Amino acid sequence: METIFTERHQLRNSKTELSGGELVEPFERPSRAEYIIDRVRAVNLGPISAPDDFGMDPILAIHDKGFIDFLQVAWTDWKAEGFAGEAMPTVWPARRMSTHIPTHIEGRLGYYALACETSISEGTWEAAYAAAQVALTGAQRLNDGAKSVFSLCRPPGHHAAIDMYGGYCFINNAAVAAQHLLDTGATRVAILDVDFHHGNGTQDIFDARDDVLFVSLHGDPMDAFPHFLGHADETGSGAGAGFTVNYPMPPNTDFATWRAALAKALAQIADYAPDALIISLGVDTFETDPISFFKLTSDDFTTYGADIASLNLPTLFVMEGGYDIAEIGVNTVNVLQGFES
Ligand code: Q9C
Ligand code: ZN
Repeated sequence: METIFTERHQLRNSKTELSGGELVEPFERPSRAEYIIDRVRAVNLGPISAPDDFGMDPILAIHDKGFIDFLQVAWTDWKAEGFAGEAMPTVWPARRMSTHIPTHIEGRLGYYALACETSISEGTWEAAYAAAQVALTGAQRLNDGAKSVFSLCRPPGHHAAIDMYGGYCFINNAAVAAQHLLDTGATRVAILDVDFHHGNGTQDIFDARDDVLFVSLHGDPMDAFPHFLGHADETGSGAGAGFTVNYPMPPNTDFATWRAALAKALAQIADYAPDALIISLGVDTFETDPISFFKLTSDDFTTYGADIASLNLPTLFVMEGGYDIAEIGVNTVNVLQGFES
């Protein structure tokens, strides 16, 4: 399987995450991608290629223009205020408040953030742009006839909504890739999100559409980030009614339970008969992930990779989360090798 990768991910190197009331080194850090690419090389998974540049249009096909403009200037505008730390919001348009977009950077951060753990720092936009190009290049490889591709995106994307960032995500890489496939010949695309966290951004983007089936397995939002989306009763709206499917699961869910939900998800995807499948691949379902509560083992990743392959669809794997960094390479590549087995 070919891997699409660029060292430009290193431009996303924020120093602070707000966690448990403290500013800590971010869980989503550059070494994550380095461990994964090292494992890709160690097992000779296949060629490793740099992304092509598809420009801004495919990003703006998914995201709000004002939001993307904001991401491009947020760090510069924050620095211009003379603040000592990285850019993070402290105030939101909460219930019954105005939704005018403020002028001041503190107001704009609150307007466009869905969570405040994720600092914006120098190079954040450049890395997020590069990650979107990594996803687009993977999608184009499917168009060119590849059976499967691994887009090693960093920063991740599935929490990024039409006009919101957070949960370590800025541009929704999987959504941008899906739209590219639809704009270049596909009629239907399925996105299967196996990251521990609910893919609230992807769900938001495709909520009212029937040309993308979104299916997510995740920690129940009653107990897990992002807390405010991902319940089983969210099934899509308007033309998209029935094309969103959520499988929230409780703390300490083991592989047997998780795999039973995957089997249902795969049957629903098969019924939809998509032209292509995108996997939002987070390995934070691992038993020792520091911020998650599922109990998958390293071997379980291999097993479910093979389960996904049984759909026999052109498949693009887009990297999302996973924070047990010592094992992130093995767990990620196990899915890809299981798929190919
Ligand atoms: N104290 C992804 O996996 N909350 N994002 C962390 C830690 C944010 C996860 C709480 C989790 C975001 C792509
Ligand atoms: Zn996650």
